[in-house]
Amino acid sequence: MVVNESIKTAVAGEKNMALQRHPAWQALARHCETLRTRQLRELFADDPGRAERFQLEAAGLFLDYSKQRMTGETMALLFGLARQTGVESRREAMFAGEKINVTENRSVLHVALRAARTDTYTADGHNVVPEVHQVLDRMATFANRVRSGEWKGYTGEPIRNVINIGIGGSDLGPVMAYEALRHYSRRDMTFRFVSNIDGTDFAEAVNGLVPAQTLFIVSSKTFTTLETMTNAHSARDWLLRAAKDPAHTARHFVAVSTNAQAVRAFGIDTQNMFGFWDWVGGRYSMDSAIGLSTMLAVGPENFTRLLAGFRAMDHHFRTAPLEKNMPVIMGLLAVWYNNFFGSQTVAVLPYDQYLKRFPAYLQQLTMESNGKSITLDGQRVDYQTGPIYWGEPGTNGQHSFYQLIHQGTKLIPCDFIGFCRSLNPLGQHHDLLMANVFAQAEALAFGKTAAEVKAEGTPDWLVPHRIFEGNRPSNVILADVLTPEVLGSLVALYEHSVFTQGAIFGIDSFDQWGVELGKVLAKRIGEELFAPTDSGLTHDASTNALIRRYRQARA
Ligand code: G6Q
Repeated sequence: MVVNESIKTAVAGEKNMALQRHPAWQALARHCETLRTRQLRELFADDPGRAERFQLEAAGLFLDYSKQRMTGETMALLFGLARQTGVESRREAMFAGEKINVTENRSVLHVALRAARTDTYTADGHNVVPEVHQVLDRMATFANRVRSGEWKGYTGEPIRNVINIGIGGSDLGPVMAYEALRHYSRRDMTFRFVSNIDGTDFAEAVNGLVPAQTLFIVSSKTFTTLETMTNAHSARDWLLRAAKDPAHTARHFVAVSTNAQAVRAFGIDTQNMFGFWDWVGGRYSMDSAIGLSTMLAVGPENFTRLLAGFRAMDHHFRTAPLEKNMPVIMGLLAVWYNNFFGSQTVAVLPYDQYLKRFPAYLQQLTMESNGKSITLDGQRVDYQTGPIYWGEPGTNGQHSFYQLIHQGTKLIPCDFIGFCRSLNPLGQHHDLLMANVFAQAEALAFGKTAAEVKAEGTPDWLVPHRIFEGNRPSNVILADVLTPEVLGSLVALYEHSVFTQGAIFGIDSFDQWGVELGKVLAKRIGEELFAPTDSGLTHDASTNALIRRYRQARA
């Protein structure tokens, strides 16, 4: 593997000492000891201007981070840490198209996917923006043809159903975006998503659909992914059981990929292939051609609005001083809890049903990016890296796991996401929904004391059970209404927060070597499952026994 030596050396130079021995880090560790016992109640009482001071607006989003366990001094120390660990220079290196994905020797330019036509982003010495717009224009032409009914299936009927076949980055973004923007989508068309190699996923996705009205988008950067290719072949078989003639495949399959040769080999006309580039990581690709299903659902105009939201947050991230930079602040607060308070997780709690897949999407974005334990210069870290992100839409979570967040033994920082207006106004529903956002954040921060519980007439023996310790931190992110622009800003906010964390940890947030070993073993075991029942196995005793058991049951 060729490693970009200049980046590696530059980064190693910036991090000329292990993170934990860095003065900024040690100052934070000392400061944390003084702050650990301070209550949010006190911090608010001592500082009447706190709520105004720790809030921020950017790219259509409002962030209230005043209910975090920090003071102005904490933030100053965190900004110092960001500066001293080179967050700003690494950010510039990304925007400049330098190969900051050192282990794959690639630029990291998802920001170019949402560039304006007149912008310039350079990879390998050439401006990539014209190619980005060329693909976007082809996608728009295609989407318009399908949406207008001009694109016809093999019987001459228009397309009514679109199925995206992909996995990981080629699935989670499209599913999330489709769900999030369902309000803006074509209601007379059906959109489904197949990712799992479990045949159930495919069977349910095509259930009830007419092949002659169904279009498959095979979304795979490499066009070699086992799950996706297996599902794509099953899709072709499903179509041809009705259509008979393989020539009909062309009307029902398009591809999103960087691998034209494999697309052609599958039988898809490369005229109907939408490309992207090796400088786009899978989990950063929902706004590339991987978003074709999104564009088919909401139309090119709304897709353009989505890109504009991403772009607005990119601009903010690149230009705002750290002290006023929303993704930087969110990333630093994540580091604060992860590395100084020992928090293991961050809960993301969207109070909007349309964002029901947002936590699942974020799981990949955050954990595939920062779930690493080796630094850019090849050393084992001696500090925690990326926290676990998880969540569920409110208010459902309140009736399930919020108990642990309020009264459990773990400190779980929460991100609440809410909207001032609903896309589906219905009586008092929205006011009640939002009342819950504000109430939860308040309850977590300020809790309820023993005196308050007693004053309600609670018997003494029950009092301890009804106390809420409080002092549990949260962000509240508000936007006016869930538009395509807001969705773009929100995703970019988390992308850049992940970037900030990864830059501080000194890791490569853009590779994913940790998924390789399982793939290799599965390939080998897959072949062994078909071998004769008594043929030898050379795994560990547990794996051997499991394979034998499965072989017997299968036989
Ligand atoms: C994301 C990862 C991974 C990838 C899938 C699908 O950053 O690279 O989740 O998106 O493995 O890969 P293909 O698009 O190549 O099928």
